Amino acid sequence: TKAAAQLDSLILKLYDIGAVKFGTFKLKSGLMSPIYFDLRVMVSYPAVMNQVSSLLYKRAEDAGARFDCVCGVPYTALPLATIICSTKRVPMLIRRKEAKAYGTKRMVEGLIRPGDMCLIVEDVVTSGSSVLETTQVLQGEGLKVRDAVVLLDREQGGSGHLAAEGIALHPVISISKLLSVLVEAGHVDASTSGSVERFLQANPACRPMRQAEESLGYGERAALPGTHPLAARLFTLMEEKTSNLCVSADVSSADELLKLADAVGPLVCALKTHVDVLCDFSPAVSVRLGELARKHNFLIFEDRKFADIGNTVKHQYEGGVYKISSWAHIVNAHALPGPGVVEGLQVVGKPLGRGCLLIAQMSSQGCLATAEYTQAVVKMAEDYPDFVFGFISTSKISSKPEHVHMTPGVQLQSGGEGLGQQYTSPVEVICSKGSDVIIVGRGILASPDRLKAAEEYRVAGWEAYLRRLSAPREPLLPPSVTLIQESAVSYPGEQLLCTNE
Ligand code: S5P
Repeated sequence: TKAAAQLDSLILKLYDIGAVKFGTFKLKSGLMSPIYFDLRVMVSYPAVMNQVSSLLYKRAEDAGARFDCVCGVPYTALPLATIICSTKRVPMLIRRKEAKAYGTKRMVEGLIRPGDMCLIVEDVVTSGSSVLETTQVLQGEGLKVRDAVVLLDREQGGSGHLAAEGIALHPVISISKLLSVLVEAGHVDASTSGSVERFLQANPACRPMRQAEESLGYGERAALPGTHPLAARLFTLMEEKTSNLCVSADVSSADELLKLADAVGPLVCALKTHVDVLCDFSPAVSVRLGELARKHNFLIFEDRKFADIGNTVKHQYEGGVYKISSWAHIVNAHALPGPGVVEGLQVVGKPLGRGCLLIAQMSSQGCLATAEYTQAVVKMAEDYPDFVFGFISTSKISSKPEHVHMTPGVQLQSGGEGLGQQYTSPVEVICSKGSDVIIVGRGILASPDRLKAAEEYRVAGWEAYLRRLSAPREPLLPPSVTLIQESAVSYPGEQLLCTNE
């Protein structure tokens, strides 16, 4: 079709003018990237500027976006927004990067009518942080934002991050399209194209932080006044042991469980059990487990997933063969039955200083938890701060730094296992999804050397956490020095992974 041909020719043109480069590019993080985008050069090519602007506008139209005004993310997208607004006769807003030091300290120039819907225009999206920042500034002025059009999405998680903030991202060019057109034209060979895809996939961008949301460390979160005492204990020992690893001890004999606990104990912040999988449970097992937890300073998390009426879960928690409340610091529950499930558990657990995680999302394929369900679970947690201290979820879902997010379905290798489990990597879970604790079962248990594997996961989880902490909310330098080609120059303080944002 004509539109497809237009897109292909634009991609070739972008390559010709040097807006897309392949090679080895040193990122500020020290990482070597096989691809580099520099869309600022477009301003020297008026025909490209016009074509890009018209494709951006068309993309917004095709997506059904409704808007009263347009705002470009400074600086590269500013002239693009200008062309769109001029040719389509739409009012424009200009976001200032820095508030003026004199005169009216306005962050947004133009006529602001609170309640108006504003379309965001951007050149490249990596993590989504720049689109989000501009959105927040506009929202601060009373404007609404629902859609953003972008020329190129690097597909490193930005669109998911923005979706989580209620912004639909509409890219004109996908990486896969870009690569296929350039391979077809003979500008790039298949192996380069493959290595770009692998690089982008293996390096998800950090989730951008909300402006109000400090990127607090575990230790700082332990000290917040609203943090549940058990969560505070967990955060503190995580910091002490430099571990955000919870090993899922899914083994079938008591002996194997205790040996595993003793071996990996020093490396974990928590040990997760499925006590009903043991073929030889006795009260002595729970006593011994408690001793090991004290010896190695970890918490015991019985993954019981309570899901019944309050009265029943109360008995299941306290009584029966397992007497879970007597030895498990942490249990979890489905929110499905309604608040009664938490109330029933709380009657038993609260006086003992125990805590509960609510299951808000599951790692398994086809999980029925919808976005509304997950939101309702967050609300339920907020209603029971004396007992519920966090979530089992695939990503960070609560904006309260007091809440702990624990994520299962973690392996260094991605993929599944045939029974519905879906795996995500530690860096993606901690850095990109913003969760706090990785829960790893078979990634460690199936390894011939469990101790070595546990240490690998501990290091991977902790390094991802350090990377998340050091990712600045805004790039500290203007885009012109974001990427450095083949140079040894380093910019102190600059830690952002590959980004054009
Ligand atoms: O959504 C979930 C919730 C949990 S608690 N998905 C999960 O896989 N789990 C548990 O985490 C599951 O019961 C198992 O004990 C562990 C994952 O084990 P792995 O071997 O797949 O790492």
